[in-house]
Amino acid sequence: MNNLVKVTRPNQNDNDSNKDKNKNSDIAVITIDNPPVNALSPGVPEAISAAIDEINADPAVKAAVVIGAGRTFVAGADIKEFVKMTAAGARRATLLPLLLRIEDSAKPVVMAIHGSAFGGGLELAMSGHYRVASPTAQVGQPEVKLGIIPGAGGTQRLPRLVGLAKAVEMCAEGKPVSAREAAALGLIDQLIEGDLLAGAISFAHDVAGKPAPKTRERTAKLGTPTENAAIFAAARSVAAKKQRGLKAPLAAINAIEAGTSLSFDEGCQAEAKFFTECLFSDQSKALIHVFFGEREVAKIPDVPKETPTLPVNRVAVVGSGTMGGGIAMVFANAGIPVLLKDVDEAALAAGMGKIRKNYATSVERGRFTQAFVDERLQMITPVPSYDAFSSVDMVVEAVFEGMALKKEVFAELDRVCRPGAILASNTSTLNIDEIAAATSRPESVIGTHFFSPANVMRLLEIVRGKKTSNEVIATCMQLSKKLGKIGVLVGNCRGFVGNRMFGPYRREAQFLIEEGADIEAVDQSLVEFGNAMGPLATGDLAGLDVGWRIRKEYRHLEKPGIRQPFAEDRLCELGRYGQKTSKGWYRYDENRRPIADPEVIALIRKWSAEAGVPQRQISSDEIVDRCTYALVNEGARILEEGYALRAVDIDIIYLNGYGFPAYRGGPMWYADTVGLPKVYQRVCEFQQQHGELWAPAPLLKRLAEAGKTFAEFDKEQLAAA
Ligand code: 3H9
Repeated sequence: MNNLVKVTRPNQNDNDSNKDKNKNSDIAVITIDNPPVNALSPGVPEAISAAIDEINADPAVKAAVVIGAGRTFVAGADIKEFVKMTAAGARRATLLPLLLRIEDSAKPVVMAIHGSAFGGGLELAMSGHYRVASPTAQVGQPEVKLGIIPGAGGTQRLPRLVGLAKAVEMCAEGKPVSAREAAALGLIDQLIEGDLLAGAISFAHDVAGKPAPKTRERTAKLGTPTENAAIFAAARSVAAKKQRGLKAPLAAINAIEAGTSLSFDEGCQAEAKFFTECLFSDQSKALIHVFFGEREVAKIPDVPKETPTLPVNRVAVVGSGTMGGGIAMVFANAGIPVLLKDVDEAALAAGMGKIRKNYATSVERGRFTQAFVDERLQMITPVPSYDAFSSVDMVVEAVFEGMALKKEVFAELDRVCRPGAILASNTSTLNIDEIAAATSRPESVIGTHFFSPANVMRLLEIVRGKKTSNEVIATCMQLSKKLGKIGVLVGNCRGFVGNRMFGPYRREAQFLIEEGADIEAVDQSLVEFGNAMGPLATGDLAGLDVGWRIRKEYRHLEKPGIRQPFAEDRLCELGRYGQKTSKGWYRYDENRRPIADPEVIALIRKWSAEAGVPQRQISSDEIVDRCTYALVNEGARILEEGYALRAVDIDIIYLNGYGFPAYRGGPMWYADTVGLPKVYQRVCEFQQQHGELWAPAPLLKRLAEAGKTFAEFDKEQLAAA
């Protein structure tokens, strides 16, 4: 055995006169100690196996408890090992033999779960004869989120414990269940309030000497072929809708289905085949990149982990429009009281009305209970003045997007807020340093760019100004987690990272239409690529007038002689702002369903003819390449200019703020998988066809010529830091 797993006998050497001493000393405790999350890294399964042999060989031991040291039971297989395995192109030893050994143990094994038993952790737990858990624990098979399926018997043991329908849901959707729900399902035998280990030992004592039930021999919950067929059909249809394009959910369903007509061992073999196919797929590599990327973005080289943070116990939001109201809800949902300020009572009443409506929808959809919503509403106090602002730790300004107005608000905040309070702007494009200059404390000023709807979208771009202090950055990064957001630190350039890249992406979508592509064809091609929505439907949703106004403000910066798209501006001139006017790129019915509008395409064909834009047939591949490589090329510039810390930060922004498909890993990862030489070559072709707007980013050229990837660039940067 090694120091990753310990076997102890509580009270065995205890000299105190403990009346349970003899009772407890015949229970062995196997503690898995592989911080931070007790992943089943190499050495751990071997040591558990040796521990099982040891307790079986020891006549003084009657039963064993398996528990995790630290904050959790076992968070699953070690995901880093999967990266090594796929890079080496070889599969390593599986966990199956260990789990059979535990299940075949002559002495009962009780799994004691706190924190989480996820993936291989739950599979380990199911190989035990009994499971007990703290009420706050969670269990689940989240493998599909990594593009794989349970690979250590999970698709075969879970149905035997919870029934087929629930097992299919857990394996195909990957959502964890609470210990309480797991207990109701029969996955947990007993919930233990208080000291988990003591409770588990007592439970083990009760079952010691009795025949130990083996999960793999249970069949009572396996259902009939007719019942099961309906479950599989329903699950496949849910997966096609909710996890469009993902292969793992279907593989998980297939593995469970295979098990219904096979022996347990054959079922495990079928599972192993599906598992391996998934593990070596591009989807899994991309999703594992996303898993580590979401954690990587929290690491900021010049803002060390130890940086002190500031308290954020009470906040204010200025502006109760769509964004301001959504942001107020985000704070309230996290239990942080908010003052919501607007110009007058009428604006506040409208803002609070929208918030109430949003909460009511959440209750209708079963996302929140009415009691939760009532509590959250109590936390939002509408105020028509800045009078109470001296009491808050942080203000988020979410007024109309215009520099003059923002400066006015920040000058006022500087006057009314206490020294040290964080002054954040929700601007999506404007210069944070210019806003900060309106105050006497630029070190306290930062951008917190929420995405619409703020209470739903996970991304929070945190924009660092030249003078923003490390404490303010560290606080906002930490706060993002508390708010349930994924915070990504970006530099202060126009549009920051996300919107700066979105500009060329939507520009290309418009060019394609002006060159002869159909509106639906552009949207459909990008949806088939995996995006949540097409770029034109997205424009209609966000409001075409927003970009139109910004373009008008910045028109003086456009270089003369460079082609600019005209379609969207002309649509706005006709009052077609998108969904809000029921007309934009599409027409919208009363249920906001988009309908192709022949009037729009006729207008665009006419405008294109007037502008002398040659018309041609455009393939779906070209649509995807033009739009996606526009993202990549701009992303490469942003990276080289230092406005994003790493390529993976750009990926995480695009996945969480712009609906880019997670199974493609984000635009930069996707470019790596295509191969940068190929991407670069295509960008050069587009430059020849469409001019200077397509000039390749120097970093893209350099990496392509060196045969490198953005992921390698990230590693080199990290090594140099
Ligand atoms: C599997 O089990 C397949 C099986 O069927 C077997 C097949 C044979 N491996 O998230 P945190 C790291 S697939 C390696 O910040 P939290 C993480 O990167 C696996 N590393 O903490 C981070 O590192 P760093 C199925 C892992 O408290 C640190 O631990 N299991 C793993 O917010 C802390 O993580 C899953 O998918 C891992 N399995 O959340 C569970 N897990 O500090 C994945 C974490 O260097 N994990 N790390 O950035 C989670 O969901 C969360 O980490 C957990 C803790 C809820 C456990």
